[in-house]
Amino acid sequence: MISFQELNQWVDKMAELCQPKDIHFMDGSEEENQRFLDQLVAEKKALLLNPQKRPNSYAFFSDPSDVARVENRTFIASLHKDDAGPTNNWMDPKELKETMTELYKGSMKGRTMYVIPFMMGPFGSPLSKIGIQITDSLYVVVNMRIMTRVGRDVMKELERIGSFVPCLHSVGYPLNDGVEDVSWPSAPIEHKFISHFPEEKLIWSYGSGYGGNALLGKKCLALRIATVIAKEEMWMAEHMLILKLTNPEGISKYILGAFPSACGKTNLSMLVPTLPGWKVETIGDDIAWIWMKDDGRLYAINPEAGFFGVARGTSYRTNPNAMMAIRKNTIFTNVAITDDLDVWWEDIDGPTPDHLMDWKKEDWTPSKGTLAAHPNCRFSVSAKQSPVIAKEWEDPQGVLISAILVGGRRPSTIPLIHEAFNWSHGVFMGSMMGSEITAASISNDYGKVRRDPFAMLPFIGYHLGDYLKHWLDMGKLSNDSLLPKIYYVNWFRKDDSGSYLWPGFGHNSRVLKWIFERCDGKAQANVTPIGNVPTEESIDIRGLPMKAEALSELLYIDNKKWLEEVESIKVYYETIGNKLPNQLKLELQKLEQRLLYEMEKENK
Ligand code: GTP
Ligand code: SPV
Ligand code: MN
Repeated sequence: MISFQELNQWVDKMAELCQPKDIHFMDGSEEENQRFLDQLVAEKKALLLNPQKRPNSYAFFSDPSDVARVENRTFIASLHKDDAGPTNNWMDPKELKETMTELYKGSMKGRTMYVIPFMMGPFGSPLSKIGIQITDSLYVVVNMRIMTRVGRDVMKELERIGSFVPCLHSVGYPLNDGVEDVSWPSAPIEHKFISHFPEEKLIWSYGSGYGGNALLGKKCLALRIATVIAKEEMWMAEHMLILKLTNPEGISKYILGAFPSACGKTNLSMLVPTLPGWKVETIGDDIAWIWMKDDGRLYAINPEAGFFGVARGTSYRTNPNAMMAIRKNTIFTNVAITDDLDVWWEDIDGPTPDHLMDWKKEDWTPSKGTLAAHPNCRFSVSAKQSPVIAKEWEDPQGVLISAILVGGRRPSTIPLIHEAFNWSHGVFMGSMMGSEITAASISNDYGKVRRDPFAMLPFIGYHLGDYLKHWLDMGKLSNDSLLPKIYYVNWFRKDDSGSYLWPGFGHNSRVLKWIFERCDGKAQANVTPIGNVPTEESIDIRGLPMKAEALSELLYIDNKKWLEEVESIKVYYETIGNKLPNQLKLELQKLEQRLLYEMEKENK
């Protein structure tokens, strides 16, 4: 049991190190929040949007060097290098702490140090965890209030839960004598560190104010540190949406979906089905904590309280529920601003305005030829504002999971959907997932396909091989008839001219319907070497704006291409090293044999 004394001691120690001008313990109240927002506007760090168009909403513009997660500056500082595995940056924890302590020394000079008590997970849930974030960024404070549960009530839960994860954050821009503040303080890339100490369950972040680098409850706690705790305690922390799907008869099932960053979780979690009578409601759009109950089934909660969603591409056409959620009380980051002080981004509804202020706060006209909004521009909004938030979204006991989707952006090879034969085959599918790199992280390789197992590549707090073994071990706690069915989906397959074959968005409900019916043992499938693939008749395409040939192309399995995929997975598996579970190597062998057998049959 931690004591409040311990909490105070830690805060005092960090204040001694960072030397802020004062300390503010956040109470989470409305009045406090309004004071903070007013201050941000007065300091010209936030722009108050037109209250007639976007009530109580604010826009922030980051430094152009601080626009997304920085994976090459993200560290898993386990005691032993091997525990971080081949996919994480590792540093010796002692050395890393020494380096960062030097940076933190006086890093909050001239600034207030805010202490944010926050909780990941609903009140009263057996899985919920408390974090205490120290930060010198008010932008972080007002965002954490939307994205997590904060303040006084959380301090009460601390008594029940008994421990907290300390999260230290500084933007790394001290206001030493004579130094003027800037609208988005941050530190140069070589001073940025997003550090995790898995044995201590400790997070230290320095130098960035953006998204997952700075809102430490999200990727740092609810994923990287939570994966470590989850392995110890036999549960799972995953980069997954949670949706509730209801059929025309009023029967509901809950589905998880693991897609990499900027690959469609938010969109799928709140989609408007194009099939009459079907309904999708949201439990969560980014993170799921999953555990097995005594009945041998998996249940999930959403640890977050808001959506930090990709704004670009969001429109009434693609995601009307998100558009309705962000009509008020929303924080926007790196969007463009119209002349009447509303927000704008590429592919939002309506014609492109003749004039905007772009995300770099510069004049913009269409002839400029640049993007007016940053491709990783985001909205932060409370989940409660979604018109389709499910009534049970805060149920501390979670929701029963029927199916798990995995997927990503694959322009070729991977069909619209295929179903795993069993849990172990499903874990294999998750392990070999690949996707084109998006703007959600800073990279030189946008568009290149990289393997991103279960969409967790940047978010696993330990060795990837052990992580995959944990998936298999979770399955062993129960049996296949009780576990969720696993599906691989790909909304992003392209034709020869490079256009998407599948219209996506609301039309993804047609795939969800097939999954729903499969879970009831109904919809038809062909057994193929890669898994069960829908028969063309079993996908409901009534009213689908697509040529009939496109569906066969979307469901087509090119055995030769798949054998190339097998070779590529072999190379990839080599990089995981000897912690890769044998069971997955066996799944790969079996896939290869099935493909070879099928090709032989075809040749006869
Ligand atoms: P993170 O918040 O980064 O984890 O992303 P996410 O997985 O929630 O992605 P999101 O739903 O925000 O989608 C990102 C981008 O993918 C947006 O620009 C969407 O317009 C686009 N997108 C989402 N669903 C589809 C789809 O079904 N088809 C196509 N073509 N694009 C989609
Ligand atoms: C992601 O990149 O997967 C996100 C955005 O959800 S961030 O919180 O910045 O990590
Ligand atoms: Mn995400």
